[in-house]
Amino acid sequence: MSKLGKFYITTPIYYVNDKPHIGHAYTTIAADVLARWHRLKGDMVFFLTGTDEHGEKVAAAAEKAGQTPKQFADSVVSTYITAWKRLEVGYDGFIRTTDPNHAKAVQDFVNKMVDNGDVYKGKYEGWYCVSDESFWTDLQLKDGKCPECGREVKKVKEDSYFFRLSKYQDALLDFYKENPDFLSPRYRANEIINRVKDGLKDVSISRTAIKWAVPFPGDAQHWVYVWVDALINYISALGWPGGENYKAYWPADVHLIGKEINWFHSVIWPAMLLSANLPLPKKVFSHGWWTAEGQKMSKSRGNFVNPLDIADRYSVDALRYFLIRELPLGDDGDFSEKALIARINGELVADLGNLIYRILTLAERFAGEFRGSPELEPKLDISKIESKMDDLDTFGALNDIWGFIREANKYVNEKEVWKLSGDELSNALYNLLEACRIISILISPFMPETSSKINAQLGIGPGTLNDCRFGRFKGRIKKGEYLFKKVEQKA
Ligand code: ME8
Repeated sequence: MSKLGKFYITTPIYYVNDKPHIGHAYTTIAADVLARWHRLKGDMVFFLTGTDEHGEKVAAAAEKAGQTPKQFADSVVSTYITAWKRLEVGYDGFIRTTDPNHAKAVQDFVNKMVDNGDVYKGKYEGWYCVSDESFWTDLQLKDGKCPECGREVKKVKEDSYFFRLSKYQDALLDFYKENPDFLSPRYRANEIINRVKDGLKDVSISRTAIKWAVPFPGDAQHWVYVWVDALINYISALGWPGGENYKAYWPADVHLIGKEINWFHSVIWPAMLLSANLPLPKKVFSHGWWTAEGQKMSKSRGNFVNPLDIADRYSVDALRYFLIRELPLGDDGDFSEKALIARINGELVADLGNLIYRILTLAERFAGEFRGSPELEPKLDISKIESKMDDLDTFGALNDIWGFIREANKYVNEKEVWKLSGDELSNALYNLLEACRIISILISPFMPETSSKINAQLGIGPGTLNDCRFGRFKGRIKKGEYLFKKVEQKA
């Protein structure tokens, strides 16, 4: 994946019906970690996120707020931009589907599908879930409700343009076979493959009733269905068709998404691209879902976890660390403050914070040079960490980095470094300082602020993955505060 030296990663574009919650922060932080990792490797990286602003759901939220959809979208978008800034999300592009160049790209794309003979006019009759902006048939409903989110659906009967999705069944199955990494993680692949094997129905791609949308090209009575509009963001943001970024970055290396929108990304989007005769993304990775304190997050429960509240209470890096360390990217998990506090105290304070503080205390006192032989280096397997990150195993990679932090602490204890002096102390400190320098590089994608703090105390600048070898320690030590504070566990 990364051999080409370029890395294009995207998050879903989020609906602007409400401000971001922990689920949105999760995908975006995970994508940021991967983007930062590839920058460390020296890859040319484009990390795209943004907002999905058209459609019935956003229009309804705006109406409720007594605003026009655009006014409403503008105010919610600013909550996203503020949140990502605060959470140290360093994206390269932020697309809003209300950007005029996006609308133009959507129309050009639809025209390509039309030119290819893949679009015809008909009548749609079925069910619509406004919350998921998705069409359902009678058979798909579960107890008369949306099979995805369990909400009420409404009957829709309107003229519509259809996309011949059915035509692409074989091409998609062939593509999955030839590209076994496309559907990731692997254990979610069969669900998609089996559904595609069962047969694909043509899908509605225009609405007449919903006018908060991109006008359908060539028919003033129709507007582009919001999901078609949304998926095209991944290329319109790169300036497709002619943009330099499109040429440099497409196809995407990873579309990182939540598992509930896998169908749209693994079936509809590739079929649209096949119809438009464009290259397909290399990987769609659908991650799991978070609950909050054991409960599904929902508007009716009012239990959405606000990531900014958590960051204010515990620090941005504690939040970033927790989200990645708590579970593998594909798994479902539960967000609880108790679990977060346990990790802060047990891992950030006791392992990492303690290591840096202990070493720098000793190093600052030591008057000689830090010289020795790299005894700790064999405890670190960078290529293993690298291959885990290439496989999007951010959890496994962070686990391995933590293994090295623990090895360094073990080294301090076993050698009883505080009792050493002369060459022995010099050698031990050399090893430990080089370990800290490398740890700081390795954690930088996960906890950028903590990495900067460690660098400041070591008196060094930021490094790259190439610098993760023991060399000569060249820093000028200036010990600072503890990196993390212990948090009282609530009863
Ligand atoms: O679906 N746990 O937008 P959306 C983990 N606009 N991740 C979660 C989550 C949870 N509980 N809740 C949300 C849309 N997410 C469309 C996408 S893309 C062309 C269009 C994350 O605002 C996860 O990434 O409903 C999920 O896929 C996304 O937010 C849905 O955001």
